Formats: sequence, structure tokens, C-alpha cells
Amino acid sequence: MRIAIVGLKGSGKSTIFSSLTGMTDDDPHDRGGKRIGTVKVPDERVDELASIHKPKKTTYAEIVFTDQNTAAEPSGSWLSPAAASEFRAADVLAAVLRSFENPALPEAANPVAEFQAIEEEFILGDLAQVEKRLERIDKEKGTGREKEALLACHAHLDASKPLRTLDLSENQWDLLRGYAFLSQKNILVIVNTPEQDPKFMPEQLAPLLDEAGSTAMSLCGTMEAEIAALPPDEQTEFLADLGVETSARHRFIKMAHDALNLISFLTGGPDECRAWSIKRGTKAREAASVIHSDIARGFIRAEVVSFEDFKTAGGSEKQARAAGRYRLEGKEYEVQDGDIINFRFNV
Ligand SMILES: Nc1nc2c(ncn2[C@@H]2O[C@H](COP(=O)(O)OP(=O)(O)OP(=O)(O)O)[C@@H](O)[C@H]2O)c(=O)[nH]1
Ligand SMILES: [Mg+2]
Repeated sequence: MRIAIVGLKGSGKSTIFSSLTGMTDDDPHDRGGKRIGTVKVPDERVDELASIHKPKKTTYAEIVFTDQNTAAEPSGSWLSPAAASEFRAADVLAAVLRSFENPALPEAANPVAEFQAIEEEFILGDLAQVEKRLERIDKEKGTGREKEALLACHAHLDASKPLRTLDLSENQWDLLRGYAFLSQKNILVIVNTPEQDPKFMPEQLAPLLDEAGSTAMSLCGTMEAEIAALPPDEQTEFLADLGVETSARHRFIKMAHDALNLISFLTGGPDECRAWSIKRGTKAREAASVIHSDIARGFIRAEVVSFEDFKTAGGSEKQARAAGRYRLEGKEYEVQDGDIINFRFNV
């Protein structure tokens, strides 16, 4: 899953990026100054599966964070065309709101106003895109259904609402997929707090988040970036001083999984044991496409055993089979958290 860090200038995006990835400023940036950091999603089931199969490779589900370098932008805008196209490519956005005083900035901290400003920019950008398309759409044939969906988007955006709260059918969203609207993406909020009050959460934010279909956590970027750069065994003590139980990364992963309704399915064998993140409710064929589009295209059946059943059968495929724990499921099967799946396909 790709998560783009967004937020106004100087809100602490790069600091938050470091606290989540453990990377420091000295780590390499790409040519545009953008940084990319990959973190593993810890999963005990993958560990157990690997201890049984002893595979050549063990792979956890991953989150890839990106941080744009606003300073490298001639315009200095946090939402330059280059940044916007990076954000469009992300699955989810993480918005950093400044609630510490930054001496380099004229404005006092106002995290609520920052959230509103970010939403507004996304809504206006999407609105412009929709209007531009609507101006031309009548010249093309066979675009009736797309136009209908775009008009619904237009009315929603025109009322200053983000597209993620618009109720369209799955088919309609499919027609609009190519636009990669920014206000349609799930947005997770990180309140970047001052050192004196690391758990600060502005009260007025809750109703706005509710309305926007979003969730927030507080995180003191500067302190947690320092902690994240320490060896793991030294981190616990410093986190306890901050009054938090687990690292920024763990807390963020937990929030993302809860807010986005993510689950994992597993694949295991002598070559590789691996976890894959999907949304709850994903059907078997779509889950297969997360591994490879060929497996989805040539999908025949999913051979499924739950992790619990597999464990109960002594972690032995043979015993689990003998006990009738393996099921053959079709493409419409709704994958469950912890399913161990072997896809049968034909291409
Ligand atoms: N007190 C305090 N300062 C912070 C915190 N997070 C970031 N800062 C400071 O705020 C300043 C800006 O932080 P950055 O992480 O560079 O902010 P940014 O959003 O990446 O900035 P641009 O990329 O220029 O938009 C730096 O001086 C940080 O040290 C925090 O949690 N508390
Ligand atoms: Mg930055």
C-alpha cells in the first residue's frame, strides 16, 4: 500500500516521515528531492508460517510512504503539479497538521484550519477537473453514463464535500477510476504535536473528521523521529517517557488498518511465506490480482484454510487436509483475515 504524506508547508511532513520510517535526512532522496520509505507490517502469523515452512524468503505486507520536498518546488507549493500527480498515485493520503509553533512561519499553529485548507484544495482541484471534462464530454459518443456520474460528483464538490463521502455505485466509480480524484482518497490525519504536549488532540477536529470520513492520531514528530532512529531495544524506554506504549510506526499501522478496514491473507510454501493486505470484503479473484494479474485472469479456484485451522492441525498441510480443513472456494468467495490461500489458475 502506498501512502503519500500531505500537508501545508512547514507542518512537519518530513519529520513525520522520519518518525514513521526510521529514515533520517541523510538517507538518499530521489532527483526531485522526494523520499520513499518502506515499512513492514508486523504479523505473527507470517512468523509462525515461516517457522513451519522454513522458506527461502519471508515477506510481510508493506506500506510505502512518500514525502514530497516542498522546498525543491520553484512555486514552494505543497500541492504543485508534481506533488499532485504523486498523491494521485497513492492509495491513501496521510495529512500532517501542525500544532506546534514553528518560528520559521508567520502563522500560529491551527491544525483545524490546516485540515480544512487541505480538504478545500483537494475539493477545488477535483471540481476543476470535473468541470473541464464536462465541458467536452458532449462532443464524444457513448459517454452518457460517465457524464451522469460526473454530474453527481460536480454537485457534491460544489457543495464543498469530498468525493470520499459521495455514494455512487461500484460501476459508477469504475467509470471514474482514471481521474484518481484526490478528495476521493481515504485520508488519515496526523496531528503533529509540540514536545510539551505530545498527546495533544484538538477537540474541534473530531466533528470535522466524522464528516470527512477520516481518523486522526497525535504524534510528536521531532521526538519520535529521534526515537525511531535508535536501535529497537533502546526505543521502548524513550517511548515510555513520552507516555506512549508503542512506536509511531506501530500506532500508525494500527490506525490505518482499523480506519481502512484492512485484513491480511497469507500464502505459504517452501519458496516464500507472505502476507498480503486487502480491504475487508475483497472477493477471491480480486485478492488474487494483488499477487499477480495473471492469477486473477486465469482464476480457477482458491484453496483456502484458515490460519487457526492450520495451526490446530499442528501446522501440517497433510494433517489439515486429512481433517478436511481445506476448502475450495470460487471467485466470489469473501476472503477472511488470516486465510491461507493457494490460488489455482490457468493462463
Ligand atoms: N516543536 C516541534 N517542531 C517540529 C515538529 N515536527 C517538525 N518540527 C519542526 O518544524 C520544522 C519543519 O519541519 P519539516 O519536517 O521540515 O516540515 P515539512 O512539512 O516537511 O516542511 P516542507 O517540506 O518545507 O513543507 C523543522 O524545524 C522541524 O524541526 C514537532 O513535532 N514539534
Ligand atoms: Mg519536507
